[in-house]
Amino acid sequence: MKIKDVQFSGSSTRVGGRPSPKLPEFAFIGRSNVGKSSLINMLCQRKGLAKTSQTPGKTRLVNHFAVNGKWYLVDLPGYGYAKASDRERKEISAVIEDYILNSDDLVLLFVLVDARHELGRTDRDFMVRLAQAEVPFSIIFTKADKLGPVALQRQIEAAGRVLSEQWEELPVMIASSSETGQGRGEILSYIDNILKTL
Ligand SMILES: Nc1nc2c(ncn2[C@@H]2O[C@H](COP(=O)(O)OP(=O)(O)O)[C@@H](O)[C@H]2O)c(=O)[nH]1
Ligand SMILES: [Mg+2]
Repeated sequence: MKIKDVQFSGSSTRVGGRPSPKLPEFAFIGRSNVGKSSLINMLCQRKGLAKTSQTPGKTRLVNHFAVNGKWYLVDLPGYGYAKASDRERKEISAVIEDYILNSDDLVLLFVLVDARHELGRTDRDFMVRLAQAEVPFSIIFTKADKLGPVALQRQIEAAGRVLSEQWEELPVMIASSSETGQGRGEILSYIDNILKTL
């Protein structure tokens, strides 16, 4: 897929506040600092599209970007931000939950995890909740450039082993780097192929 045009379409905290027109949505989520904003900028080849922030947990809104006028790339708030207050954390969870449970146009959710770390409890719990809500998801391993190819492969296999304890079928797993552009083609053709089936 060639990205010809990306338009910021709006921010919302509840599904009712989403922009129109309705289009198929591909959403991105992960723990704060996982590299979500960088990945979105890399995919769209627009620096500063999704603000990359040194201050984790700053983005509390659901941000819609219309891509080629055909689908929305949806930037969800980060979860599991340790320094947030209880109240902030509850509000962020409510925003995420509302979107995930109520967005009729959500086609696929990309759950981002840092390629360097083991799959943590927060990520696994989140994936279980997705399954309960019947939300299809795939995993993107971010910051792949920080590992060599062998270590990267090992991390992906380890994640697969952890997930097989709970899942019969493994989700699609893609490695990416916002530094090198690794994974860009794979993620975009994956989205493209799904769009063709809709
Ligand atoms: N080496 C490397 N650093 C990255 C990559 N993606 C993000 N980062 C760095 O990780 C930090 C958090 O990135 P950001 O995109 O703001 O994360 P977000 O909080 O998930 O949106 C920033 O300092 C980025 O420069 C990557 O693919 N490779
Ligand atoms: Mg961010």
